[in-house]
Amino acid sequence: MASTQLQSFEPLVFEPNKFLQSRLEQSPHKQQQQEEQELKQQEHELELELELELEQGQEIVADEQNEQTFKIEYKHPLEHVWTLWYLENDRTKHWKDMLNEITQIDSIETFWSLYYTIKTPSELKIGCDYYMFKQGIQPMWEDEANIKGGRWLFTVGKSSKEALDRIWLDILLMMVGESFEYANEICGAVVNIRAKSNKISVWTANGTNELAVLEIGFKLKTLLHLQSHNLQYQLHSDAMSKINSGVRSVYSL
Ligand code: MGP
Repeated sequence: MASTQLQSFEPLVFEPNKFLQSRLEQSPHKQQQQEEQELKQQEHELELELELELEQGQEIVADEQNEQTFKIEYKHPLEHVWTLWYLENDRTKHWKDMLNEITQIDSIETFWSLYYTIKTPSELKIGCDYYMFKQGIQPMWEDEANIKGGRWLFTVGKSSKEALDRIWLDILLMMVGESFEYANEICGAVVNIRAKSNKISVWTANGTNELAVLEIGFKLKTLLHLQSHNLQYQLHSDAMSKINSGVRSVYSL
């Protein structure tokens, strides 16, 4: 009996290195180290992702309770959404059919990304127009938001491309930044590129609201440094009924 038992025994060889390694791997200290390393790696990856997302204008917010991660778009919304329209002259078309809606602008970020993507007014061909109007208002006399209104109109000489682009940009910024005391009276602005002389106009909703019309006119004249320009306020109703003669001015600054 004793001899059978002895035959089934494997010779025991003690290998101190292997033994030590396996004990170390099982040890709570080693496991803790591994976990810490993994955690560090995860943190590092998260940091890299966060940096990348922030560069792209997003913020990652961790909700610790629900262990969820949300992405928040970092955009600065405008008070109103604006629509940019473009008109390219085409003698075969009616005026309304030449108007093209380009895009909506709802934040400072979309404003600047659009501004740097499209041509400036001075780069447009003769006969082209830009129109920037509050969302929902069509850039035409007939729209119900414009029909009782008018426009502050002035010309910008062909000699200064820089002045044309600067004034147009300043007007856009004044509009999206709600710089006018009577900002609710503002419908939009137009730049017409013409052979004789380029034209810029700011359209307001109510031509009989004298206080608002004048506040807007004075602000344009002073903030845009238009002392040497003559600003004329014309009613759309007069423009609509004009036959050959020019449109009369209701106010002049
Ligand atoms: P314009 O483009 O405003 O000025 O109007 P432009 O080219 O300098 O010409 P001028 O008339 O001021 O000397 C040109 C023409 O486009 C107008 O005569 C109209 O026939 C047409 N038009 C312009 N607008 C802004 C409108 C509008 O709001 N509604 C309609 N129905 N036609 C318009």
